[in-house]
Amino acid sequence: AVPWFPRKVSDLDTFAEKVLEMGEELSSDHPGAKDPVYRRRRYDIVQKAKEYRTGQPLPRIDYTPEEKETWRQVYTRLREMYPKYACREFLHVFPLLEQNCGYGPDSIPQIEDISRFLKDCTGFTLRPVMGLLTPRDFLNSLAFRVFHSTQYIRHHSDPYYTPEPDCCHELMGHVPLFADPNFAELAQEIGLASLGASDEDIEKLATIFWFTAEFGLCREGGDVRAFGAGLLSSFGELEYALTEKPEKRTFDPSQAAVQKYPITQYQPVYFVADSFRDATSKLREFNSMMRRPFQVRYNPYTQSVEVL
Ligand code: H2B
Ligand code: FE
Repeated sequence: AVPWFPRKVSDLDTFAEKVLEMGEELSSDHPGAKDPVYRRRRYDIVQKAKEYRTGQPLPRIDYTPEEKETWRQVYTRLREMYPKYACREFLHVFPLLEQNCGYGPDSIPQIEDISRFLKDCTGFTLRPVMGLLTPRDFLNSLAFRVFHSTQYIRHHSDPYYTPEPDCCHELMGHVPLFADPNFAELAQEIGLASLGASDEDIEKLATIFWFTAEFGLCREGGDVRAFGAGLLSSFGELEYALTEKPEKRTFDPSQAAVQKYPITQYQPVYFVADSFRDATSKLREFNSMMRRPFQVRYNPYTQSVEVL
């Protein structure tokens, strides 16, 4: 049987309560686990994500001075590294986010403002989320050009560490590239392939997502630059990834799909794409070899998926 999948954008509402981790409760090794003020704050922020439904304005969060201070530290440190390490497309968009969406060291941007901006650029929009979604749900939403974004921030005791996605990771790491048309197409291609896919194929697509959107590198002239959000939101790994230490292979979806990777250490292997367009065309070819008894087409006018 074909696993259920969303057919229209409002079907994504069914994911709101199905988070894997964290969500309303923090695990015991989370840096904020013993801080009742932090836990209460997280709880309040994720309630808004839990209650959000398609078509509503995205929740605005009135961030506290302590939260803004954490953001300032992360922002300042990463911002100064980007010119040397980030890919061209990222560097093109980042100043536009500063001009149009409230990006800067002194305040945490609001996802409603960012979502409007992205919609103008590529049709991507954001949705609030309580925490980690299943890989299937998370990838399925990309078929609709929807990206799930957390709104809480990491614990202030360690501004440079987070065991989970937080607004620094989403807004600094992921958001800029969703404004790039070619990257948007790559992301949606992974999403479309995930609709109704078998569990094995979901695992492969999630691994491809890992080696592109999270930890991808790309060639730029004779240079190698970062485009993955896991790198662009971690100053330590960003620097490390572009040294000689880790292994770098040319991006090939059939290899990347089955590559093992650690999740709590720096990556020993990275894949280097020639361009987003080249990665997308390789991915299309890879996807066409997956066994799925139907084809899908996204209809942007109705924001729905047609099954062929
Ligand atoms: N859920 C959320 N909320 N954000 C993510 O970045 C995320 C996710 N990534 N679920 C997914 C899993 C990713 O690691 C892949 C597809 O498994
Ligand atoms: Fe991520």
